[in-house]
Formats: sequence, C-alpha cells, structure tokens
Amino acid sequence: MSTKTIRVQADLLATNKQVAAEIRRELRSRGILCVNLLSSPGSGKTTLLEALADRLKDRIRMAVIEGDIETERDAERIRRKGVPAWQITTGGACHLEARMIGKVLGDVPAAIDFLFIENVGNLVCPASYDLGEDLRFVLLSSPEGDDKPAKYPQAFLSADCLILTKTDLIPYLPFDPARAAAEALSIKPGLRVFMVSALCGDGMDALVEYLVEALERLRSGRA
Ligand SMILES: Nc1nc2c(ncn2[C@@H]2O[C@H](COP(=O)(O)OP(=O)(O)OP(=O)(O)O)[C@@H](O)[C@H]2O)c(=O)[nH]1
Ligand SMILES: [Mg+2]
Repeated sequence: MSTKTIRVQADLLATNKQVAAEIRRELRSRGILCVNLLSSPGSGKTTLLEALADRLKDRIRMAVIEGDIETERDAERIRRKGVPAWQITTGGACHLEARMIGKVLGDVPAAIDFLFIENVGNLVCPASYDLGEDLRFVLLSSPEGDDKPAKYPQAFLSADCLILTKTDLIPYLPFDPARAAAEALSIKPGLRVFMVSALCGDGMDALVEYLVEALERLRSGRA
C-alpha cells in the first residue's frame, strides 16, 4: 500500500470517528442506547433482532437501521415485527460508515430506548468503522466454525460482546463453543459472551437482561 493510500485511509477513519462521536453524543442526550451488530453474512443478525423485537415488545421501544449492499429485505423483516426500520443500501460498499447513520438519525423517533444497527454482513471491514454505538456485538454462528476469532481478530477486539448464535445446531456440528469463546477472550479479555438460539429462544433472557441493565447504566450516567 502506498503512503498516499495509507494517508487517505487514515483521514477517512479520522473523519468517520468525528461523525461517530457526534452521533453518540446526540443519542446519549436522547437517552437511547445504540448497539452495532457485526458478523459474516448469514450468522443470524436479523433473526436475533426479530427475536429481540418479540421479547421487548410492550416493554421496551426499539428501532433498527439495516445495512446491506442491496435490497430492503432485512428492513421489511423488522417492520413486520412492528418495529420502525430504515434500510441503508451501500450499492457495493462492504460496511456502514457514520455519515450514513447520520443521514437517517433525524427520522429516528426520540421516544425509543434502543437503536440497533445491523451492519453489512462482513467480519472484516465493519470492524474499523465506529458508528456512534455504545455497544458492539460480534456474532459467530456455530456452522461458521470455532476457529474464526483468531482469523478475524479485529472484529473480536473491537467488540463488547460475543454472541455465539445458532446454538441449537451445535449437536450436529464439530463446533466447540468453549474453544470459540476462549480464543475470542484471548484477543479481547473481558468480552461478554452469550450463547443464543434466536430460533428456539435459548439464551435470549440473559441477553435481554444485559441490554436492559446497559440502558439503565446509560440513563443514570454510569455508561
Ligand atoms: N438453526 C438456526 N438457524 C438460524 C438461527 N438464527 C438464524 N438462523 C438462520 O440463518 C439464516 C440467516 O439468518 P439471518 O438472520 O438472515 O442472518 P444475517 O446475519 O442477518 O444475514 P445477512 O443480513 O445476510 O448478513 C436464516 O435461514 C435463519 O433462519 C438460529 O438460532 N438457529
Ligand atoms: Mg440480516
């Protein structure tokens, strides 16, 4: 990579960081907890959000910003749950950037508790872009293999929580959740680990409890 390319990349990330900081300030002033979901395509991000919508409804208000290269499909899935959702289509870019979130932010209702951002399915590029979130979740599904944290370290290093998804499939796969968690923890000590089957509901209560506690901390200024 040439020095010029490296400089342009560094400038881009610095600008992104500034915009992300403004978004974070704005959302915190509204008392909204923002969570950025990262994973490979198909790890279960939208299914997890659908399951959260089912569990949080009548109790907690959420909204979702969806990121994909093409189609409105994920936003449509979320809207079918009665949750407001906006679709950002990047037209080829493999990650969301803070300025894209900034464009949608004005439409997000003030009276919500959680804003979830589903990043473009990709375990590499999204890790470098702060979107103004308070929490970053990295998802790893059992069919992907338990060797992925060391192969894609930045995603795990930048995350607050590791969500091991599709745990209902573990009996049929050579996937060792303890190995995946230990490898991720060796990259990012202190990472919170959850094991979830969004389809069956296993592990969802613990995740919801964690989110609600994080919201309470944010609102009491202890975030
Ligand atoms: N068995 C099982 N399948 C699941 C689970 N969660 C998601 N899936 C399936 O995995 C597939 C992909 O799920 P999505 O939620 O669309 O994955 P995604 O991460 O949002 O995918 P992209 O948006 O394309 O990156 C779907 O066929 C889901 O039904 C789970 O807990 N168990
Ligand atoms: Mg999705």
